[in-house]
Amino acid sequence: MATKAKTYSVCGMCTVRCPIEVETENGEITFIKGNPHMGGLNGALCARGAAGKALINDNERIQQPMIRVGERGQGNWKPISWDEALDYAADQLKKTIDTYGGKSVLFSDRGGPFRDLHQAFVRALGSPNWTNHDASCARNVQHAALSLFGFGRKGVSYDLKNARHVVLQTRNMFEAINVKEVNDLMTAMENGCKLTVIDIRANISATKAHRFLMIRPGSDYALNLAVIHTLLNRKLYNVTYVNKWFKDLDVLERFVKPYTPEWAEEETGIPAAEIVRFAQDLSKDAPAVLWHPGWMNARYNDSFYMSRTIYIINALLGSVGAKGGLPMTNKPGDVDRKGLNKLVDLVPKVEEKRADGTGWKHAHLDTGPGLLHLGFDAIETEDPYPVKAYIAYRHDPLMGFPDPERIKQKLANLDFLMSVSFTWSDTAWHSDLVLPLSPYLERESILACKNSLNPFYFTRRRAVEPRYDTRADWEILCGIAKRLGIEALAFDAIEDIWKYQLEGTGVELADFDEKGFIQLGKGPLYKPEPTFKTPSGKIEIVSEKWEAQGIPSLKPYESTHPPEGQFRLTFGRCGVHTQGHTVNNSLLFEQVPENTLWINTRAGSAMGLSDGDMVNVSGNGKGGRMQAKLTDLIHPEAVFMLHGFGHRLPVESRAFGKGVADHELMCGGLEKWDKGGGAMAMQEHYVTVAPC
Ligand SMILES: Nc1nc2c(c(=O)[nH]1)N[C@H]1C(S)=C(S)[C@@H](COP(=O)(O)OP(=O)(O)OC[C@H]3O[C@@H](n4cnc5c(=O)[nH]c(N)nc54)[C@H](O)[C@@H]3O)O[C@H]1N2
Ligand SMILES: Nc1nc2c(c(=O)[nH]1)N[C@H]1C(S)=C(S)[C@@H](COP(=O)(O)OP(=O)(O)OC[C@H]3O[C@@H](n4cnc5c(=O)[nH]c(N)nc54)[C@H](O)[C@@H]3O)O[C@H]1N2
Ligand code: SF4
Ligand SMILES: [Mo]
Repeated sequence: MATKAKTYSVCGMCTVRCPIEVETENGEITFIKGNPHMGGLNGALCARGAAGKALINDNERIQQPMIRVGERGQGNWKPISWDEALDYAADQLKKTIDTYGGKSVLFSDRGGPFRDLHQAFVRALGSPNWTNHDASCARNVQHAALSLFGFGRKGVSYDLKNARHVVLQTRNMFEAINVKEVNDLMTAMENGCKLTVIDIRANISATKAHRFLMIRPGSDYALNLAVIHTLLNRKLYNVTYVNKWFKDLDVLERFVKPYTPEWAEEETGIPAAEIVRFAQDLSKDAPAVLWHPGWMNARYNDSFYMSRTIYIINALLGSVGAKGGLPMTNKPGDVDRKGLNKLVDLVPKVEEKRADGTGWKHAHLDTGPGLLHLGFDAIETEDPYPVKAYIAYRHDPLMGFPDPERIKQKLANLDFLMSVSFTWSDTAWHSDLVLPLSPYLERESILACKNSLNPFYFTRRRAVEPRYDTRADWEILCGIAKRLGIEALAFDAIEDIWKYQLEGTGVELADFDEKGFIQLGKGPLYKPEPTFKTPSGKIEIVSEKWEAQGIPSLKPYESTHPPEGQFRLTFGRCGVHTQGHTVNNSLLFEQVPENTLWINTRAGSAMGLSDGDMVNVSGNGKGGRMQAKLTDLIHPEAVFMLHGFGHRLPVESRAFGKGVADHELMCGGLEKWDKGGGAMAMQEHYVTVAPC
């Protein structure tokens, strides 16, 4: 008799972490679908989520702990047992801590709902240096929200389902996927919601849009200033809302005076009349307007300011706090429930300053996850103190940050570099010790809480047993903690962690059996009014915290163009891959095996190129060969490629040598970051393209 089972879990193919239901028969996965009980998901998954089984079956992933023999990065590995590996990790950390103190350990991960255990571990080592990937992702958006509202970007939700007009600017919702968001936007559009896409190329979202504005790369800030100008000048804004919630409106009015639609037409290439019509349309649908604040906005020197203008436009339209716009996110406390108990509270706080300078040297920048590129600087310079051990946990900064060669030079000053990952990655390959994490379908995680209009707790349970000698997060971290004598985190069973997390919440473990998650409120709760956490309790156009650091709240627009004969390097995602780590997945590789170089037809033809020709693309001495895709659907100043290709690890036979790595073309990129928002400015790089 076949034994069939159904397990509620959480997809781990990308950072969105959609709730899933996994069907198994005799311990093998037969089907994965979106959790059918989760409203908005409708049982759906994206292609990557469906390819989870291929990840498990991949015999090119890391199958047991590996220790380096020979030089760093050479790729000579010796398999060792888990006991040996955990003993070695604990010994190396102890040696570093005894010599330089707990603060000399740096740890980075992918953030997200399961980070509590990681943070507790880092704190238990005596280090303030828990960091995540966000300097290469959403830090500018986060700081834009903090500077205006006093709360971060997740303080508001995206109420796509009830929106009347959605604007996507540097946000490709139908390819850079969050399944529930895609479903909600499609539902809204079926009900008459308009979609405007502002992009440097016609992506899939643009093909579904009512209005597509092709913008000159690097000029989004100019467009948005002109939209603000128009909303103010033509009194298209929500006067009651603005009178009640805005501080320093007069400063904003004076600042945007020169930024007329006619001026913006010159800068952006978008006709002035179109900018005015767009602003008028937004005003008609307000406050159910959702101009998405952006996600991967680690792109320009002014991305922080660009993100701020998006929030300001939403606020002028009264949509910050409104149904169909950006309503306030609810935490368990907002629906009279208790949050999960935190593992970080089991260990004493660390009072040391962060090595990356956030919170003190860069007092305006959030100490939460800090900034990893500045952590790398501290490794190299030992300023403000030596950082001698680095743990890259479910994180591949050698692919996710610019200029890997320069990062490797900085990492050379480490005594110990460890990676924890479920596939090989460039960072794992460069490490001293690699601990193989069980893929998400083979592991359970700590319980997590998602704040939203109706917040919920959710569980990731193990759907199948590990195929190789890999372990779950908690087994790895608690195993090291035990060896270091950290009793507070020396858990022997995941159930003990779950029980601790649930104590006093009124929820029992068995309550998750029915649906895999526990909704904490009675339904979506729309707070009647927003609550801003700034000193004045209002939306502060002028932020004292930033000004005190010599960083202006409103920065004049600066025009940039590629040097003669060069193109701006732009990049993004496709629907079937996650960053760089799914190219070697057998199912997803079949769909998109390599990246191509989008180049404008006129610009390409001028060089004698035809669609499909091979080209050399190079920047600052680095380069690669790839196929050109000639299209009218990209701005002539830009070339575009998918991120995450150009793999060179011999252990990844499918991905090996396919396409070009965008981050390798960003030489000197670690020094290019937005001082206002902290994130990398990865599109401040130019390349040349030559037929070959
Ligand atoms: N399939 C898939 N989905 C994902 C991910 C994934 O790897 N794969 N990753 C997840 C993560 S971590 C993130 S952060 C999000 C990212 O989500 P997004 O930020 O939406 O994704 P991207 O594809 O990086 O970029 C969005 C768009 O910006 C455009 N763009 C580039 N430069 C400019 C510019 O100067 N101006 C304007 N207006 N547009 C520009 C690109 O052409 C692209 O269409 O996606 C998440 N979802
Ligand atoms: N040039 C350039 N650089 C970029 C970007 C870009 O578009 N262009 N995008 C940026 C963005 S938006 C981000 S978020 C960062 C991402 O950068 P990373 O966070 O490094 O990206 P991932 O590929 O998600 O890395 C996750 C690593 O963890 C391992 N892993 C272990 N367990 C898990 C798991 O359960 N789930 C997943 N998904 N992975 C696991 C994977 O094998 C992989 O090696 O990169 C940024 N860097
Ligand atoms: S968006 Fe796709 S890959 Fe990401 S968690 Fe959801 S189903 Fe998985
Ligand atoms: Mo991201």
